[in-house]
Amino acid sequence: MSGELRGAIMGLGADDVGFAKIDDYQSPASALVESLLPGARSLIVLAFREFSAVDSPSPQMAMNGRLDVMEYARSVGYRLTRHLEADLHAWALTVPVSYPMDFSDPDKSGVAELSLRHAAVAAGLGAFGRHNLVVHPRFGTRVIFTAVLTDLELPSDPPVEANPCTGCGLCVEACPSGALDEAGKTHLAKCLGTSQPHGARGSIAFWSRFGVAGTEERNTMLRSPEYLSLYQAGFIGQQYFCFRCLAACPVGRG
Ligand code: B12
Repeated sequence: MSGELRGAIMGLGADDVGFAKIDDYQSPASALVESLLPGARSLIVLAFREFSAVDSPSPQMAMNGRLDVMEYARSVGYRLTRHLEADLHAWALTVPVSYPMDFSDPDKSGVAELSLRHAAVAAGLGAFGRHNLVVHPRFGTRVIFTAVLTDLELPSDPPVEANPCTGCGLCVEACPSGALDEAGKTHLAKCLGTSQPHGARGSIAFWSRFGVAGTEERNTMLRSPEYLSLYQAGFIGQQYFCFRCLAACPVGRG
């Protein structure tokens, strides 16, 4: 079954796929898989390559490339779910590439329902590198993941034989905010400051100033580049302005 399914998934357009039994998924911060899909037995993790957009000096063009990959990944996950439910009569649940996230618990800020990096590691698709991202043996760090939870029983793929991260430290040097200075931990606030300047924090700062501003100042604020960027990020859903730790990684670059 798993050989045939793997072939079908590659045919749907994933760049790589791995399977993990739920018991092999070990993510201390987001462990409660049963609460997402009662009866879930396995995770199907899909890998998608990032293109040269991540090297673009234009944050807009870089983000546009990411939106392409995210939409594509979402569509492959959806088509896989249709195949699992309609043809194999299994239960299936897609995992968000990034959002939606649950913000109701302040202690879980920045923690997804399911950690795709831990899922990818469990499914033999790579290992954690110095930048706390998963490095794929062939694609290096230029890869994003999505996953589908299912009640099908699929044996876990073997873990990668050796960690593809060479520990060169180029990702740490490339980080403009020092978010990777401490090994094994990404400093959330430092990373967010440069990677999503127009995210929730930027929005709160803007509206806090707006709340105490006079009428004339408010009019100016609503026509400022800052507001237009926040407005745009609002309908895009998120807007990354930094891909440097990912782009700096030399693994898989020939
Ligand atoms: C919230 C989030 C963020 C937050 C918080 C990151 C964080 N601390 O986890 C912010 C906004 C900062 C962020 C930044 C980025 N993100 Co992000 N993010 C997510 C998201 C939505 C949830 C992550 C989560 O739940 N984290 C909380 C838990 C899981 O973290 P944790 O258990 O505490 O583990 C942390 C450490 O303990 C350490 N760690 C844990 N175990 C181990 C084991 C070893 C051996 C080591 C060394 C480290 C280590 O790594 C983690 C990072 O701090 C995921 C999608 C998803 N659903 O997984 C994408 C995701 C992790 N992001 C991704 C990417 C690419 C990025 C960015 C490059 C931004 C961009 N332009 O795309 C940067 C990279 C920052 C970095 N070098 O860490 C990719 C990673 C792909 C990959 N190849 O690994 C993901 C998987 C999205 C996807 N669909 O592919 N992200």
